[in-house]
Amino acid sequence: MSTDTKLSVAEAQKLASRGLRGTLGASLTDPLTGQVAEADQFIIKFHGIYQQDNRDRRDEREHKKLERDYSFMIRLRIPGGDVSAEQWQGIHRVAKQYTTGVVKITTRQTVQFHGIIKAKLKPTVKDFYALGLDSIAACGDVNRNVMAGVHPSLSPFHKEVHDFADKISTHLLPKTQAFSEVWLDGEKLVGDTPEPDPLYQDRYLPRKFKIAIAIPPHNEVDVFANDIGLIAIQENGKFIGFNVLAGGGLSTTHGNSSTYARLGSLLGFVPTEKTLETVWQIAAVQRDFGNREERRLSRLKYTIDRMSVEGFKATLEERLGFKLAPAKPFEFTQRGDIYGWQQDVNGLHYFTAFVENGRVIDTEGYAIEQAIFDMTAQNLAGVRFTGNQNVMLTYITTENKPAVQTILEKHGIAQRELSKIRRDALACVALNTCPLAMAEAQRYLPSLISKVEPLLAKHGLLEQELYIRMTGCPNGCARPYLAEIGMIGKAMGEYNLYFAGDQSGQRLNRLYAESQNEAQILETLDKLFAQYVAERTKSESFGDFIQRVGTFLV
Ligand code: SRM
Ligand code: SF4
Repeated sequence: MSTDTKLSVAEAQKLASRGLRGTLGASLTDPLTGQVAEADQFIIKFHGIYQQDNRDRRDEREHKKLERDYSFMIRLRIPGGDVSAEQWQGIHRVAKQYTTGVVKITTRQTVQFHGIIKAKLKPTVKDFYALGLDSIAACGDVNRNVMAGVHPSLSPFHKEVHDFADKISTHLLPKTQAFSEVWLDGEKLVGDTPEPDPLYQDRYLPRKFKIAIAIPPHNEVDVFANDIGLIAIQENGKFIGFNVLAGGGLSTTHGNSSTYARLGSLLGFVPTEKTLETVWQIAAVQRDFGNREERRLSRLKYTIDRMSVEGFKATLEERLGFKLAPAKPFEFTQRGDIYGWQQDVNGLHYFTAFVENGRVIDTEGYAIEQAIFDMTAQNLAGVRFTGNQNVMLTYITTENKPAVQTILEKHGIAQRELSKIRRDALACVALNTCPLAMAEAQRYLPSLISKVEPLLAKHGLLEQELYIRMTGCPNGCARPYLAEIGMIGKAMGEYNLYFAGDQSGQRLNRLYAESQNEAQILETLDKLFAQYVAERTKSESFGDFIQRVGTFLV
């Protein structure tokens, strides 16, 4: 167990927060500034809210001796990524009223909204809450939004497994009523002792905590990248439980070799009825053994490596009072979303549509925002967000399918053709809102892909399945460490190039070249595509090929 002698500042802030209340009440009503008090900037994250400023305007504001252009980002908690038609209509309305107006689908299957000024935070949260949506624990040192595989056609028990995302999320929610008190004018805490919380107690977890459920053969959630990964297992056509992975996580810090990306370790199998207890206890072991002194080294991956996988598992089993069964066989074959129409076992229809970098905006010939609006206005479909930042229109009856198809055609969605590389690409938000960005990502990747596509065409590879991912810093929000081609921002216009992830998300890529500008990236890709075409073995993916022949820096 870590000693409490050199606790990080964040630990002190959690302990002093009176169950995540901090001084948010006073901060929100302070008219003299657009920000909240320093300690509240950390505590507010547990409410799903981040203080940010427009980085494009920093120099200008500083020059004019003005406070930074502060605003807030809200991230909703939507386990499994499902919202109803009515909720989407509400989301659309709230986004237009209080935010930049853009609904942004994240790589963890939820949505976030930028540009909310402090005075509008409370009305925004209230309006979302009235729609049955909240942002509790969407960020902070707690369990975050639980992901679940989205594709109903691939498994007869899809819904049963998908529903687990919500069960887990609810089971691991903090018990504090601070969210209600701060945002919804709920009853005020009397005294300083917050509501008892057996899991989070008064210090919460040492760091953020993430859970995803994958439904083989599809791994679009990147289950190995999570603190807890659950792989749904079927036997004789029945869903019986999960293989449990623990200790996945991707973030690194440039130049700090004590930080590293790690795939989750396979601990064993748990039956369905013991799953909630198991995830709770894994979080509790991390609570008690995680590093509370150095936040860079506090994720579960580091705790497990310190304790060893066997040591961690033994502690877990002792607390559970039972042993995990040996892991069951599973196979992943795919990660990219299945675009277009599919159907579930009950005959309901689903349509997956591309949303570039998760930004739901209309572009020339592709009015995705309008299409979703029209469909949900007529209650023809629900909406599901995918971990690939795309949108799925859900639960469409056979009777309503033609009307949906008409809307898809009218707005250019049905007929849109994309190269495979663009279709499966991911980029994180980065500039202009992310305070940690060292380089562009979502504002740049689309144009870079437009330059990579001709290279692929030149080498006859346009039909090639190829996972490319970019982030503005090494935190890895678009999971670039699991891409065949990963680009990680180092400075403006410069990226570290990583190659050789596999196609199913079970192998991390490796550092190939540092601080590469666009010309260097394109030159390297041109050379490697040529080599790939000349030397690949039959059906060898690009990532597997580079893994076999590449020369890496690390
Ligand atoms: Fe992330 C921090 C955006 C998925 C690892 N991430 C941030 C912040 C909040 C910056 C900050 O701390 O102030 C970014 C907000 C940018 C903005 O302006 O909106 C941010 N992360 C995102 C999103 C929106 C990227 C996207 O374009 O979709 C994703 C939101 C997910 C969600 O809905 O909850 C997002 N972040 C991820 C992932 C991918 C995943 O979880 O599958 C990772 C890597 C996996 C992992 O956690 O190991 C990830 N984000 C981080 C980290 C590094 C954590 C660590 O272990 O050190 C940070 C920095 C931090 O926590 O200190 C971070
Ligand atoms: Fe920001 Fe870095 Fe995450 Fe991109 S990877 S959103 S730049 S923290």
